Amino acid sequence: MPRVLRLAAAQLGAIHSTDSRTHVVGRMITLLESAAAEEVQVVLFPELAFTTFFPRFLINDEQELESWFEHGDVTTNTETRPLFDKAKELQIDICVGYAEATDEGKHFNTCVYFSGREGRVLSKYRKVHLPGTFEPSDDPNAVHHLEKRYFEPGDLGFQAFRVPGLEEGGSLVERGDPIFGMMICNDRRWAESWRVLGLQGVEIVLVGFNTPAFGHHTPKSLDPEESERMALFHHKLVMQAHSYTNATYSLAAARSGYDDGKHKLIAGSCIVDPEGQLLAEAKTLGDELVIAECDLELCRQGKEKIFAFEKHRRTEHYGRITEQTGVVEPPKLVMAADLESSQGGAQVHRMLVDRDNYDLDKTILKGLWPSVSPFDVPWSVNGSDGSSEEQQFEFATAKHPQA
Ligand code: CDT
Repeated sequence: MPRVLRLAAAQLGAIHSTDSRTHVVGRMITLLESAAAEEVQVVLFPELAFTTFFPRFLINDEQELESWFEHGDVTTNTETRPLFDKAKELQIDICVGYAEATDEGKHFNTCVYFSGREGRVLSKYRKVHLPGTFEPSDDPNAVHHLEKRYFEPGDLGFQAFRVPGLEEGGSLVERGDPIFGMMICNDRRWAESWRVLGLQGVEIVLVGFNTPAFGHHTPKSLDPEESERMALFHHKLVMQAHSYTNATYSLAAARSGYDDGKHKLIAGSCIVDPEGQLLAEAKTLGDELVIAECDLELCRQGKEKIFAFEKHRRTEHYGRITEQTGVVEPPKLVMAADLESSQGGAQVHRMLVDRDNYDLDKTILKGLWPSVSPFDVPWSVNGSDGSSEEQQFEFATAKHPQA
C-alpha cells in the first residue's frame, strides 16, 4: 500500500549581518504559507536559519558572540515564536536549524523537528561533524570558517524517530509511522552519519546546510565559477549516493545567495529518492520551496534487497570505523634507498627494507632503479641480518647498455 507524503525543502536566500530575526522569520512564514497552499506536510528549513552564517566572522567580544545564539526555548522566544505558532496554525511540521546556547552555557549547532499538529518538539539534533578551524586564518582577507571555535560537537548522536499524524489508514499498522532522521550540513559528507540512521530504518533524512560557493572545501586553484560547480557537484553526490546506499528519501535545504552582498553560498536545495534519483531541486539562489511527493514504500526495494543490512553486512571487518579516527597506512616497505657509489663498471646500491613484509626481487629493483636493468646483467643481493625489523641490502648492477 502506498505511503505518500508531500514534503518540501524551504531554501532561504541571502541573510545579511544586519537582518533581524523578525525579518527572517517573516520570510520563513511566507514560505510556510506557500507550502500549506500546496498541501505540504513537512517543511525543512536550513542550518542556522535565523541569522547570517556568523561562523565566517572572528568574534572576540563575548556579548556579541552570544547575540548570534538562541537562549532558552526557541519555540517560545519572542522573535522566533511566530514561526512555530504559524506551524501550529497551519498544522504543518517543520525542521529548523539554529545556534543553541544551553542553560549550562554550552553552545551547539542544532536543529529541531516540531510537529505543528501536536504543537511540540518531537526530536532535537546537535551537529556532530564541525568543519573549519578553531583558530582564525592569519590572512587578513580570509573568510573564516570557525564552527570548531563557536560550537561543541553534538552530544545527542544520530537518533531516528517516528512522526505521528502524517499518514492515514492501514499502512500504519504494517509499517508504523514514518521514520525520520536529521543531520546538519557537513554531516552529510560522512557515510557514518547516514549508516547510523540507516541502521535504524530511516525513511526520510532532513539536512539543512550552509555551503560556501568558494572556500576551504574546494581546491584553491579553481576559479570561483568552477569552485561553485564543484561544491554543488559534491553536495548532490553525497545526497544521492548516501540516500541510495541507505534506501532512504532525503531533503536538503540551503541557505544560499550573497550574504552581505559578497559571501556566496551555494543553492542546490533538493529532494532525493531511495534509488538516489533527484526528484526536485532549486532553480534559484533565493527563497524557494522545493516540493516532492514521496512514497515511503519505495524504500522497501533497497531495504529488503541490495541493502538488506541484516543479510549482507559483515561487521567483523568494520572495526576500524569506530576504533580509529585518522588514517593508519600500511608500513612503508622501503624505508631508504640510495645510489651509493660507482665501482668500476658496476653501481652499488643500498636500501633499508621492512624484513617481514618485503620480498626483495628483481621486479622491485627494476621499479626502483629503472635506469639499470638487473635482468640483463649479473647481480647479487646480500642481506645483512640485523636485530631490528629493518634489513639492509646491498647489491650491485652494471649500467644497462641503453641507459
Ligand atoms: N556549514 C557547513 O558545515 N559547511 C561546510 C563547509 C565546509 S568548508 C570549511 C560543508 O560541509 O558544506
